[in-house]
Amino acid sequence: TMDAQASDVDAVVIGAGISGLYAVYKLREHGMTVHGFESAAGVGGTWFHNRYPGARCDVESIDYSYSFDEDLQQEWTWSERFATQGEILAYLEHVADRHELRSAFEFLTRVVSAVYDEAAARWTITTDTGRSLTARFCIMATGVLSATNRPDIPGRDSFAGESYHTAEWPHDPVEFVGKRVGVIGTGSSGIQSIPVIAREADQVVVFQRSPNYSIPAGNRPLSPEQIAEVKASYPERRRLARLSGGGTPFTPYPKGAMEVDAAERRRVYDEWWLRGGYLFAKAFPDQTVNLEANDSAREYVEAKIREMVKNPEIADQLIPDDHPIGTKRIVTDDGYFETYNRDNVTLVNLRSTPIVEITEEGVRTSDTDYPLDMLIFATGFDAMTGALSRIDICGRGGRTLREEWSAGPRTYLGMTVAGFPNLFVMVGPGSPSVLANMVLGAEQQVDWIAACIAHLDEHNAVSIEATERAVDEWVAECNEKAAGTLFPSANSWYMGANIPGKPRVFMPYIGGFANYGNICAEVAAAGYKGFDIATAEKA
Ligand code: NA7
Repeated sequence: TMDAQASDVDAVVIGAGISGLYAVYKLREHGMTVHGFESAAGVGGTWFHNRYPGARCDVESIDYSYSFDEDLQQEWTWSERFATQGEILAYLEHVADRHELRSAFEFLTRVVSAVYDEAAARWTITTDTGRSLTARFCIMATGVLSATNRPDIPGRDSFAGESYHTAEWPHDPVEFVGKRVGVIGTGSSGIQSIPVIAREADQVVVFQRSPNYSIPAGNRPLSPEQIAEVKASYPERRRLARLSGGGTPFTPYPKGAMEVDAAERRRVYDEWWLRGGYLFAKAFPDQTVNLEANDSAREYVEAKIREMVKNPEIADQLIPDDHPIGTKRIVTDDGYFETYNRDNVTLVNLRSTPIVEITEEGVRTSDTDYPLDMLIFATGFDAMTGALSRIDICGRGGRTLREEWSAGPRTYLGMTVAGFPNLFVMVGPGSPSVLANMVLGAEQQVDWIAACIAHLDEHNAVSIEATERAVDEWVAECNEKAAGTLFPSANSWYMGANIPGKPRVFMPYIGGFANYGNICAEVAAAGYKGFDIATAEKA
């Protein structure tokens, strides 16, 4: 059981989601004392909070799962290609029980500050429950789509009906029957929930600022034969995933989209369309690099949307015209576009009729009042940096992470920051993070961190810190990789563009999952190149 009185531990892990759970497992295995903090009442992170109707992962369940425990992956059986939030949460709870990970965590406890004491080479972590604890290492497993964004719309809090954010969804069932429901936002959360709500509610009014590309998931139950086949070849499936660009065992077509004739191009798009979801962005290797290739993919998907939506004027409004396809995460849906064929669903185009205010009764746009019983904010997150900037993180000499990152996040390998010794950020900016399979990404980083700590112990070292130069070079490398793609042209949350005032920087590392893993491994093999390691004598 957890020692609630512990005042000093080897490592603090902040967050009990996918990366935090594995960090606790791995560091304990390494013989360390580990104390976790989690603001929620239970484990699961993203999958604890995002309980909105229709919530699913867009990475296939057999890939979006831990690989570190062969018995676990043989024993656990996923029921569908794309797992529901509920099934993923049950899985993470199972993993937590199986490896007794809950005992490390103090739940319902939010970390408010983490301050480094250079002389003692220790972090002091303080919580909103008044607890304070010191630790040699601080692991930020705070999530990258976890700090919710409720836009500052005039009158936002004056609505008198039921009001929810998709990522702060209540645990008690929400009733839609007989209600007029407004949904603001058409990213993944809006697009996944709208069709489910529309089947029950009296009326659904969708307030769309930007249309998004979305591709049917092609979800289906997994047959016993498919399960058996996957389990028999799991290690090979994982090996291929680690060699890939996105942490799943798929490789794009061997040629560029414009190097093949129209018939072949169409055949390849058909194939990836049926595979379903965001993976479509990777049908051809040059699709998010070359505008002509991108246009061919865009035209293919536009035609599909026009087939699905009966009213051509509504179809027009649902087709994005402001970004190349794939430069915002393509949504993986189940019946989204067809929902607009229902007569209880209304699309409000905020480009032509913006929201003026939220009133007690509903939403007022520039030309209409929409009376509502329920208002749902599917308005997303302060992505990648939001959870960190909401904690006071103070490094050497009083440097604050907020200030260090005021012009955009600056890391070395996405995990470490100059001026912040012994602090590790999980799946953060400067890593493949949201561009790859988060579960394998978390495992790769935690394994790297554990090996790094072992190296420090072998060398009788007290601390490790990225050099300024290594950070400069990594930031330049990340920017260069992004500049070689079409991604920076989109007003996406990858770019910080959804949060007013946030610096416009492409935050993830887009050089590929396998390349990133290789770079991290090379840095370690070269004796942690780019880091200053302080030994006990020096400190
Ligand atoms: P997203 O993808 O950030 O979507 C948020 C949506 O909310 C998007 O359509 C926004 O329009 C809209 N939004 C945000 N602020 C406003 C205001 N002020 N007025 C109107 N509409 C607004 O978040 P999700 O939760 O759907 O998904 C996040 C990721 O989680 C997803 O990509 C998956 O990887 C998992 P905008 O596009 O900014 O015009």
